[in-house]
Amino acid sequence: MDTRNKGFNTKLVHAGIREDAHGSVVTPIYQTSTFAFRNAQQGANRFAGIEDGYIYTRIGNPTTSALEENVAQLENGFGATAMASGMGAVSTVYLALLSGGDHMVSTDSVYGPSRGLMEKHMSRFGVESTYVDTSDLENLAKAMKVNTKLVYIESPSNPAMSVTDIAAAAEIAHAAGALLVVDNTFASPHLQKPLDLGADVVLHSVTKFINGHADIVGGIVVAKTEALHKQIRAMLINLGANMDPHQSYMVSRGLKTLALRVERAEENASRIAPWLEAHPQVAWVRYIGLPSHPQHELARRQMTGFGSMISFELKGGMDAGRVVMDNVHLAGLAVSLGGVETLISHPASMTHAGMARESRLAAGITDGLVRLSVGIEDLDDILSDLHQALGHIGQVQQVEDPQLAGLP
Ligand code: LCS
Repeated sequence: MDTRNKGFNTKLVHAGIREDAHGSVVTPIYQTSTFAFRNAQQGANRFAGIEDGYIYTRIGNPTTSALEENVAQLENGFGATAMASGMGAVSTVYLALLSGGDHMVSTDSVYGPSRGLMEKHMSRFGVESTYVDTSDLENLAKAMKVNTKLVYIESPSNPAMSVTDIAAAAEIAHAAGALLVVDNTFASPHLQKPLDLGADVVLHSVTKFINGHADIVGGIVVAKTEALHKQIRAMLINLGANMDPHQSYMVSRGLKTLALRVERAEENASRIAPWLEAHPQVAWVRYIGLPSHPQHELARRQMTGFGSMISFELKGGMDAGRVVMDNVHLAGLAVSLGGVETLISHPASMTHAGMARESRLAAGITDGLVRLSVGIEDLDDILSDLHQALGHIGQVQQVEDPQLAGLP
């Protein structure tokens, strides 16, 4: 079925499915490393690109193609390339689009390893980078240099939840002859479509919302144009960070319920964020759906929802954070996010531990910041778990909380 003009939920369920001889309703797992040619001429034609068809699973596989086509349609891109991990996607994009002597400007609060890969490794090959708070576009404009080839933003960012104006960033990048890449992991294509806003490339850690079930690590890159898609795919084929067919099948399976999961988790998060903001032990809350978020209005304009990621700081700092994390029962104390289960983590000692402390603090990732990935469980159960965990800090156990009246 051609799903290109269908709605988002129809695309989620049907886009990219490969028909087979048996009428299988989902694309089966083509668990094969290689594909036999009918004859030598066919082999030569496939390598020459004269004839469509599969050659070798590192180069392409029907189960992976099904996922790639689905996500390309969801993001309104020309084509997608699936990777073994989100970092596989980030590294492929850096290597495909940057050369020695080039410069990249990026969001200061990007996922730690996306910055670490650039500052510790790409720098060895002569690629320069500047990290600024891209939520203020003046910082971005000022950081552009004559050799800036890439603007790489994460919006909302992990875990500072800062939001960058994608359309304006695209204008700044394009005016300087640079490309705009957006890490759309935190929003998912259900809530934000960076290519429609002017970005050239969008990438995801599909480990998070796209797969949504905490059972797979994976990544995907979607390019707006055929030329960019070919450039990224050529790099992936040589780099070898490809997604395998079993992994692709699992992600395609998880993806079908993306909208349902994202909407349900957001419903919970939109109630938990104000509850946390009103809690006496909480210093501040960063949730893009709260009017107190500095880019709340921008998020409302460029996204179709606020998602389910909440960062908050406890008045008692790191010590209080430890108490909360050691006392949650329902929420899992684990890194990662975007799954059906609620997870809680401490970025300063976990996902962003590799960053220099000054850079980390400058990017708004304070020592006491706690990150909550709200799941799809019953709201009352998540709230009562947080209530009892926060109750272990000091005397807060005595605090009456009318919002929790009636909870177990
Ligand atoms: N981009 C973002 C925004 C991420 O949050 C992550 C992983 C990646 C890229 C890399 O993806 P991966 O290779 O792990 O699939 N973020 C993680 C996090 O916050 N906790 O654990 C992983």
